[in-house]
Amino acid sequence: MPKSKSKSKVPVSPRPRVPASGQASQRRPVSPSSLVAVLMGSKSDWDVMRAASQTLKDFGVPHESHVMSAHRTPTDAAEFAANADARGIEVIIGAAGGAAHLAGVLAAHTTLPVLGVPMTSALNGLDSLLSTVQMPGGIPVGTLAIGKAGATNAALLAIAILANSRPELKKKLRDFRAEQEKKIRATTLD
Ligand code: AIR
Repeated sequence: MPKSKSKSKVPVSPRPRVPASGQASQRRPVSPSSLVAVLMGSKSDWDVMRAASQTLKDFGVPHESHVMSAHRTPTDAAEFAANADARGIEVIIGAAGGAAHLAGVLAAHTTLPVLGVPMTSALNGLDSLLSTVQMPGGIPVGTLAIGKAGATNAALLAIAILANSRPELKKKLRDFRAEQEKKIRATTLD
């Protein structure tokens, strides 16, 4: 992780923002300046998805996290995705387990990049992985690994996408990689 000096906030998008409309956004508190939305199908996913939120925080990326379900609150998921671009959100992370359709449904309602994180499940996450990754051609979901590694990597990939137009964020990513490399090289075994 980057050191504390890396925690300065990333400038928000220069794109014009319009207030979000629709019930989903009215029901949940939304940040006016989030660049990334971390969405998950259930609060039971939060233990794992905390890793995505923490990684974004470590890089100083404004973000928001919400529970919404492709099956239990389908209109919320659709409305959130449909309004996200106008709100200035640039990447959406969608995590779910089992019949994990959240990322796919979000992707169906926006052209923003959507990253899917399969949660562990009764079938060890294999069902979640396949439900997330096997999208029909035309509606992409960039699918990460099952569980915590996927949560962390979804955040890092979101940061890499944002970093294409934000040199200060690219520097933080490079510093992070260099630090990681240093740690691995310093590993000793007894
Ligand atoms: N889920 C919620 N709505 C649709 C799906 N697929 C997923 C959640 C969670 C799992 O169902 O993402 O991983 C179990 O949810 P719960 O609320 O029963 O713990």
